[in-house]
Amino acid sequence: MDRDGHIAFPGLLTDSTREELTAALMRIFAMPVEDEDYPPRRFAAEFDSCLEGLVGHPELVGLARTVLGEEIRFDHAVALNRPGGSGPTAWHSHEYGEANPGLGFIRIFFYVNGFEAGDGGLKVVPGSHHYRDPALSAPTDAELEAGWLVGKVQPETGEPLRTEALSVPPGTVILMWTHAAHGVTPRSPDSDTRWCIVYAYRNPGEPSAARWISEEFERRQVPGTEGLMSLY
Ligand SMILES: O=C(O)CCC(=O)C(=O)O
Ligand SMILES: [Fe+2]
Repeated sequence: MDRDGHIAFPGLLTDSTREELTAALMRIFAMPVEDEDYPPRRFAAEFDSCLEGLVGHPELVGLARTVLGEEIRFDHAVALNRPGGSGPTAWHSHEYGEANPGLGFIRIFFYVNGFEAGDGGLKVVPGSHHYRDPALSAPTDAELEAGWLVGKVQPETGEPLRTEALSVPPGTVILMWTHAAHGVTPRSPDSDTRWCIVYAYRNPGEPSAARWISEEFERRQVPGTEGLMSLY
């Protein structure tokens, strides 16, 4: 995790968890957007009790604390379903605590049915998180390679940074530092929906632009979320 900026646990989820998550993500996907500022996909844990129950789940919170230390806050849970024919997501990273490297922010992706490289798959640049650059962006691999990547190296090995398209089996969980460069390849029109949700946690200390928690949810007192829900 610290060397590459991400770590994958292939097939970590049990079959029954995968089934429950798929059903929950299908429900989220089918919900109408009644309020543009409060869409079910971006506030996924607030719209479904199965997804809500994971925010404070001891195994998930324990995993987040293993990386971030004891003092953590929940930041958001977003459904990342990609039906066949979905377009790509450009290379990017996410902001948090740039002036304060002691503040960590991690994304925990549940790739419920996995993905093949190039088919709605996550792309990474191992080592890119060391730069903690929230302005990193590029529409294509070629533009990232000709731009942001030029002259950048993996600090521990001195190796030039390179893009990598991951391929993971169903039930894979991927942890990623939020400053790591990442993007997503298009989903083939012939493929089924890629079911995915991300849970994000961070050390408190600064405002967070991605903090998608309604005031009502902050007060809901979901078991296990004690102490996790406030901004600071
Ligand atoms: O959909 C994905 O696999 C990644 C989405 C993403 O960029 C994110 O949640 O930060
Ligand atoms: Fe992202």
